[in-house]
Amino acid sequence: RVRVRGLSIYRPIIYGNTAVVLTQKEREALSTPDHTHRWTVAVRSAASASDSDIVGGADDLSYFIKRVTFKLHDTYSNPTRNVDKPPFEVTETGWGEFEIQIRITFVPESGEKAITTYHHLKLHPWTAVGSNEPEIPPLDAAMKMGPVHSWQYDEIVFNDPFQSFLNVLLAN
Ligand code: SLL
Repeated sequence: RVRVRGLSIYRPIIYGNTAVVLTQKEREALSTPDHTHRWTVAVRSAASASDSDIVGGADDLSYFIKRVTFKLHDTYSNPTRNVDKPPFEVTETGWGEFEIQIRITFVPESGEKAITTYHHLKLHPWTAVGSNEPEIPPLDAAMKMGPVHSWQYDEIVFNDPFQSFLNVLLAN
């Protein structure tokens, strides 16, 4: 296998979460009534990013991503969640914010090592620094404020890629 020396190629991604407050009805339907929110953490393409992608639309990363592993807080059963096909996301309910480890494994033909990043799961609405609003508003107020979004843009860079992998990247 031949590497294309001196060449770097990148693919733009976004990763992060959306969260909504559960209604009283939804909470009562859960086996865990202490859970207050439903959230989705995801890795998505930024190349075709639009609002519809963020809420769960088209996704096209599987030509170079084989698996995304989301490592949740230990309070969850089976905290290590492997997702082997798009959409690369996990939806859960819960009551608290925590750090999610996100490990991205590439297709074997790439010869690339997995990469790891972190996302702080955000449930509570954003508040302006120095404002008088409470840092965590009451649930009824938070519900009226609508879904919370916390997303980061990043670029996955492949240096000296294999010629065959480069062809795959360029063909998609
Ligand atoms: C905290 N550092 O103490 C955080 C931890 C953990 C959140 C938050 C659900 C657990 C379950 C859940 O929301 N865990 O019941 O499955 O605030």
